[in-house]
Amino acid sequence: MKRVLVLISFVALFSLLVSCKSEDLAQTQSEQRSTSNNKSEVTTTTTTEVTTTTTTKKVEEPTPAEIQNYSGSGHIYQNRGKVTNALANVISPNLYEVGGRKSALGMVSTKYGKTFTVPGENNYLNDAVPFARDLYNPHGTMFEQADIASLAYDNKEAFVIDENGEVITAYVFANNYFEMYINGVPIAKDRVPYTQYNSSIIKFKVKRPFNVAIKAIDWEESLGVGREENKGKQYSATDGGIVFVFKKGLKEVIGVSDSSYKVRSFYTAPIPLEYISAIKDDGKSVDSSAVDISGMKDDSVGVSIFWYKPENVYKPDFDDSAWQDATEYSNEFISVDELPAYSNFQNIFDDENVDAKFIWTNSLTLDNEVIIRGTVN
Ligand SMILES: [Ca+2]
Ligand SMILES: [Ca+2]
Ligand SMILES: [Ca+2]
Repeated sequence: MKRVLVLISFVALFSLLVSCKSEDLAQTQSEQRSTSNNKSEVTTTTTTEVTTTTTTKKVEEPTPAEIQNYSGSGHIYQNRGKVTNALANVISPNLYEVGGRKSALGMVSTKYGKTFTVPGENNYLNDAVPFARDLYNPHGTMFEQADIASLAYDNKEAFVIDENGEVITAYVFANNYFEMYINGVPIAKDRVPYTQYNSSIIKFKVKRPFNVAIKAIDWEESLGVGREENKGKQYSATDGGIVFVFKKGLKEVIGVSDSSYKVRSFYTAPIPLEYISAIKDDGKSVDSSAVDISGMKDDSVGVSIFWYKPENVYKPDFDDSAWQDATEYSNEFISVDELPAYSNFQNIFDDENVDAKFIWTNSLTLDNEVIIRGTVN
C-alpha cells in the first residue's frame, strides 16, 4: 500500500514538472511572437507614416491595415475623421519662450496625404489677430482684482465691431489656449498658449445680441498624440476646460459659460485602437465619450482623429444644431483653486448670482481642439 502511494506521488510530481515546463515554453514562444510582431509593426508604420522627430522612445503603433479598418475614416466618408498614428513633425519649437512648458506647433499627415496642424489650428503667429490683455499672467501683468484690471483698460481701446454698440468686457481662463470670435470676427487670442496658467481680459464694442465662437485648445508636448508629461509619465493624457464671463460695466453680468453653449471636437486623441469604432462620427457632430483609455500603456501612442472645420464655423449663421450641448465641470474637477490666474477672480468666475461654469465637450481628456458657440442677449 505504502509503495503504491509513493508511486502515485512520483507520477503526480513528474506530470506537474512536465506541465510547468510546457507553460514556460508557451510563454516564451508567445513573448517572442509579440516581440517580432511589434518589430514588424514599427517597421511598417515608420515607412508609410510621418517621421517622428520629437522622441526616440519606442511606441506601439497600429498597422496601416488596422487604421484603414476604421469605419468612420474620412478616406471612405466625406467630412468624417482622418486618422493618424504617429507623432507630429515640429514646425515651430516654442511659441512662448518665457513660458513653462514648450508650446510647440506641429504638423501631422495621414497616410493619404491629409495634413493637420497640432495641437490645433491657431492665429498665434498671425499679427492680424490681437493678443488679449493680461488679467493674470505670471510672465506679464498680474492683477489682484478684476475691477482694477477693467478700470486700467480704457474703453476707447475696445475692439470695435459695431461703432454705436456698447462696451462689453470678457474675462477668460482657458486650459490651455483660446481665440475669441464675436459675430465671426476674431477679436483676441490668448497670450500664453500652454503654461503657466494665465487669464485674460478683453473689451469690445458690439450691439446685442451677439454671437460668440471660441476656439479652445488643450495644448500638448507629445504633439499629435494628445499627450503630455504629467506625474512622471511621458505620455499622460490630460484635460481641457474653459470658463468665461461677459460683463457690461463693472456690475452687470450679461453672459457666462454654461451648458447653453454648443461644442464640437476637431482633434481627439489618444484613442486605443480597439476603441476607434466607439467614436460616434456622423459627419456633423462627434462624440468620443465612450472611449476608455484606462488600459493604455504609458508608452503607447494609440491613434488620433482629426476633422476639417466647416468654412463658416465661426460665423453667426453657422448651423451648430447637431453639436453637443457643452458639458459643465466643477472647479474641483478642473483643480483651479490653487491657481491665482483663476482664484484671484472668483468674484467674477464664481459670482454668487450668475456662476460661470467650466465647459468642454463630454470628453474632457480626449477632445483637444474644440470650438464653442453661443449667443449673448
Ligand atoms: Ca493660456
Ligand atoms: Ca464658476
Ligand atoms: Ca487632452
